[in-house]
Amino acid sequence: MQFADAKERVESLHQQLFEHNRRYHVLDDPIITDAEYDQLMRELIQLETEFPELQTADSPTQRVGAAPLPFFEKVEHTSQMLSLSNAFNKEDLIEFDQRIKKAMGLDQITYVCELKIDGLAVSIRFEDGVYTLGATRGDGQVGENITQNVKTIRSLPLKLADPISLEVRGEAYLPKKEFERINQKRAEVGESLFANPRNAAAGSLRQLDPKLAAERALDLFIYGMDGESSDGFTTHQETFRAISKLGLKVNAEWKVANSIDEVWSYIEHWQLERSNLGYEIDGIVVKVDDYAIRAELGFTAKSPRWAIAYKFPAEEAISILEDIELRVGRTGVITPTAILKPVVLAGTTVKRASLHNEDIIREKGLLLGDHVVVKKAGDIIPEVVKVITTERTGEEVAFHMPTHCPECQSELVRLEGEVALRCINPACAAQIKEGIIHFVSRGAMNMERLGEKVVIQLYEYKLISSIADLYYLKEEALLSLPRMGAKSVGNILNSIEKSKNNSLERLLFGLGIRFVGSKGAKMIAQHFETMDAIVQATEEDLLTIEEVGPKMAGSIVTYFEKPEVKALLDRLKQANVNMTYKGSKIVRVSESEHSFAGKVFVITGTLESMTRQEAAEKLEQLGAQVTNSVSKKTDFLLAGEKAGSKLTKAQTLGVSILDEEAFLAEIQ
Ligand code: 0OX
Repeated sequence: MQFADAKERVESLHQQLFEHNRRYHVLDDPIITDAEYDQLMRELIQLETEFPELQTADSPTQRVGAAPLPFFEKVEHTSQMLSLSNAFNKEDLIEFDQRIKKAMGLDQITYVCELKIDGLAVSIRFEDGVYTLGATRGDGQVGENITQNVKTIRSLPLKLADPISLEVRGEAYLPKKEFERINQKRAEVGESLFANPRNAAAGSLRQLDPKLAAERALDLFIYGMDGESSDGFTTHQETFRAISKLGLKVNAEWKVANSIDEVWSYIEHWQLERSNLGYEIDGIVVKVDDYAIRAELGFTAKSPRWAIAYKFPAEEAISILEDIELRVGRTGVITPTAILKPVVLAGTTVKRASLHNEDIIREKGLLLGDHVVVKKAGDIIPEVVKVITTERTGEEVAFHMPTHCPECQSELVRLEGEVALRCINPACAAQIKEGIIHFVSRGAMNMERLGEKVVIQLYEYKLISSIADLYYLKEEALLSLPRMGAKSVGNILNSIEKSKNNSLERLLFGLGIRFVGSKGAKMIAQHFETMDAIVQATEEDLLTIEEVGPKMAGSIVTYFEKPEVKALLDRLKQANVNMTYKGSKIVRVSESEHSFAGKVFVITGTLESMTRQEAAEKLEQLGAQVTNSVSKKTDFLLAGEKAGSKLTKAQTLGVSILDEEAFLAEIQ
């Protein structure tokens, strides 16, 4: 292709990708499939490789390309990044309203109410329509330059619809689903968990390597323009509309209120509805709509007089830290858990809360016997917020992490760069038990009738001491265990037998190799196809797989070098455990033939011929994507018996519904 033609095509691809990105990430209303989007992106990458001079900083290919930074540079904000004063009840809001009316000599003020996103404030600059800077708030005057990390946020257009220069302010956040995904992934590979989405978002924005930031799908709502940029507008509503028009993502739930009573209705509505949102909010922001009024009211030292944040009452309760229990995980990590005097919090009784690691106990200054404030982070996970030091009696005692493993007494170590303490004794009983529990779990070998309790019982009665022993269990031995009837034994043996036919990735994940999560295992199994090929793979071979980084590759090679691992695999083979990949071969979704390829599915209700998990696997093999909740993006709902709210939602949204029979007919 000639340079001039390439240039024209690159410009057209920029425009198309910009628009499709906006439709998908900002409007939640895509008009092409992911595969078609990928195809356009591949074409652009190809042209930029051929004609490097056509690669510009605002190219859609440049979201994740940047090299790691040694540190974040400081940036001075064009105008101060303000914070908000708080209201905690309706009286505070009435006072806010009266102050404004009095100062202005008016008897009615128009407000705009917005959800207060619980994320991190960011400032974003565009020059001549091109994204040039992303910065944290810092102290309000000077923040840190996080341009590369903000650039990985897919809903941020790298180019605006108009070539104008402006600075906008917004909140970067991690959607709840993404928070759960990240924590699940961290748990799978034995890393400590994030306490809440906000912490996880902060961790991502402060990654010096933008590739790591890109692995966590942060998102962004823009809620305003910096002072100078908003010149020319007369109201906040107008600014909001202009921001949306430029292609930036504004939270759609904003609403005009003409009185504090209307503000209060909005607050009451969202207080009830907040748990149904895909992201966390911690309150409602109320802003004067009219810019002329704003200008008169001005600012206090830190915050504008024309806005206030109503903070939802925290779902908090006071409890007593009765003990700290230590659990030795499958990878040897010692996790402390707070044992609390039971308290009711947001409708459930809370008795335990993870303390994640020793540093958190120290940072919070926890003593055994302390009165503590407990809250539910992300409405789900209980968290110890702080100590109420005024309640101390002097009877409280310090907690010290042990120097030796609570299970096997071998000395604990802290690996370089890790906060967690670890037991590194491979023969540690706790690790072995946890390892077997992981092996049988749903995401790994999926031995449905073999729960955690049974595994512990089998281990304690010395019927098993490794995962391979499961395949050599005898019926008589199982029947001799207390509380074990013939029916349970039959079910257990069936589950074990069935697991022998699993595809390779389940076994590979089940082995519990450090840093190998379920997704990594799948990619590796798909690539190498047999266990023997994986055992023989070098680090370089493994690194050719996209999902595999140096840490994972190194860990896999070291694992398979161990003689005891060779012995383990031999015993599994002898028991006829399948060691080959049975899923789809590496076929790009767009090239695959099946009509389900590239389609988004949700599965609900009870299926007769298979479990939901099996149906999901089948669909994934065909190139479909299976998600949890029904939205406009869902192509099909596979509905079994007793389908509930998902079915209703799909009907409302006009999503195609397949019953089991129709589904089976399609996949034959
Ligand atoms: C939020 C949020 C934060 C206006 C002047 C100071 C803060 N977390 O969602 N801040 C603001 O507003 C500015 N709006 C929001 N929606």
